[in-house]
Amino acid sequence: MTGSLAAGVRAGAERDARLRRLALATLDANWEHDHTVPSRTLYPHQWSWDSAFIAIGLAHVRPDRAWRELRTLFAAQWVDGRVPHIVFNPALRVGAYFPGPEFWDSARADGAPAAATSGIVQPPVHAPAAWLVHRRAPSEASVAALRRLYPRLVAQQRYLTGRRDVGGGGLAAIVHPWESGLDNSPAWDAPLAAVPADEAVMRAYRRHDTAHAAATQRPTDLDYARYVALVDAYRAGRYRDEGLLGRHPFLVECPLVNAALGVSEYALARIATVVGADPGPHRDRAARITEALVTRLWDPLAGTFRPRDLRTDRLVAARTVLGLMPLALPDLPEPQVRAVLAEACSPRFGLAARMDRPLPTYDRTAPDFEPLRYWRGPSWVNTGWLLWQALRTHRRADLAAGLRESLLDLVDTAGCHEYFHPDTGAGLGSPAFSWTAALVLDALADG
Ligand code: 2M8
Repeated sequence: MTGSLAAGVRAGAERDARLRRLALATLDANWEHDHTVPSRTLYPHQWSWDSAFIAIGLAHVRPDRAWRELRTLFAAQWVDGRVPHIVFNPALRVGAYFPGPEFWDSARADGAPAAATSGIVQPPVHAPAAWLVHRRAPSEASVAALRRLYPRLVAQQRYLTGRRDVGGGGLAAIVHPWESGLDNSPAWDAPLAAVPADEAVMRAYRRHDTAHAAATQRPTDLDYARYVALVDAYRAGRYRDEGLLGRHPFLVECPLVNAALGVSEYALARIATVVGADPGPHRDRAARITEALVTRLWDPLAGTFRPRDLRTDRLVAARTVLGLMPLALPDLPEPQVRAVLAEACSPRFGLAARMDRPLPTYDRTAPDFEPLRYWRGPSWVNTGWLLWQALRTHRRADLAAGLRESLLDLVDTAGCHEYFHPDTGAGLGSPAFSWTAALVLDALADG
């Protein structure tokens, strides 16, 4: 090895060790008796898809805690199978987060658990997370944990493909942008515009987020007025899903939620073989979801996936990172794989074997691209990690390596931030964010 090569290898190893220490310290600091908070300041309760990502990272360093994280979340599963997007910590003061447990009022809904929760869901990334946790640290305890979780994961899928198949085409609909996890993504602008709301209603509430993060980096008051109106509407029907099409003002089929639904069936097939269940039906369902995604959300002219607004039965025009997510499906047909890769590698998203800027969450070339505002441009580690996994599934080692390096360098330079400026890489939002730390640990383990 030449001197400069050896120095490069040493610098790489030092960076990785530094990142590992930072990530572990971040996760340890955010651990809260039986779960991990996404952030001590901005998000002091337990969030559904955060816990899945967190478990994936914890598997490398604290496998017991990884299972505990998932167990706590699924203990709050509703009778109909929905896994709530927030499980509230009863020890926190009223006003620790908006909207809090009093706003959601889950106790009055049929089939809600004893713990106070929200009434909506988030992308179902939990079955793949459980599978990864087991694969990272297989043991008798991990098999027992899979056995306990399996029926709950199946119930979660049944809820989404059953009651939430509002469009009748084999995909799950979301009833709130929060269900996508990408709250204020431009993907939701058009469907949200149809939700009647007045930002003046926000005078009646106290937003908690803007006390901890710059308002320029968060959704607007008008966004929040609509978020509140949608919760009001869903809660008024006690979070029941019957007849949603006739009465609920926001119903959209999201490419990320449905890609996760399909990937979950593949993960459940694997889990089934470990716990002695039949993997066949899961594989069949995975194939059906993949087919439905292509039939309902593929836009052949744009060469990407787009959300379908069920109220207008039209595809949403904005090109966001959500459109790349179906690449995670291993049996996605070749023409779609090729086109999504081309979209990802276009100047809109800039994926490359050597990336000069991090992956944004929205088309960089769009006139309304906002580099600071949350899901309207900034880079997020979870969407990067999901695409990284998808690239590995489709054996694009070159692109996967480029994306991984970009993610690790971003966090090494700025810290475990919630999101990052997509040009400068500066840290934005919460400075000690759990899924950033967790997914860095996972990426580090798989060079
Ligand atoms: C963000 O969403 C919450 C509402 O659920 C919020 O803005 O208060 C999103 O980034 C979401 O994806 C994430 O799960 C949550 C907690 O990290 O924060």
